[in-house]
Amino acid sequence: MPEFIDTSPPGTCIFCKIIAGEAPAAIVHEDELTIAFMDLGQVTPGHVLVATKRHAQDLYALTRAECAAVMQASQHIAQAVRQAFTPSGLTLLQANGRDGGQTVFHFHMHVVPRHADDGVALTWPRK
Ligand code: DGP
Repeated sequence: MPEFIDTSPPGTCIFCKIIAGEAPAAIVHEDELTIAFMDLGQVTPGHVLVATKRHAQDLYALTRAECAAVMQASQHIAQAVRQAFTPSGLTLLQANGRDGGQTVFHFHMHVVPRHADDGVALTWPRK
């Protein structure tokens, strides 16, 4: 089971606090609808999360504009990560609901740089 499950109400979750500047994070990208910051857990070096600025719990709660913005930002981050970390592969992951492996209930996409034999077994939910 993941160690950390954040079920805080809207506006008080850890990602809302990062977006409000009330909690620290290494922010690498921001646009009107999304924000991207380094994942605290770093499955591999360069692991970034792309979150909606609005508190939307999961994929089902996104507007069409947010869906498009998240994918555009994820591609932008993927390109930056490819330059910075020269991975030989890249994994996008996005979890919805506790049974889907989600632990922070504020929509986010994982952008995970991959290398041959990086030893990462991306089972979801994570063990
Ligand atoms: P998921 O399990 O798919 O909901 O992903 C949640 C991710 O959020 C997980 O990889 C760890 C990350 N995370 C949790 N708390 C923090 C935090 O305070 N700061 C940052 N940067 N990442 C966090």
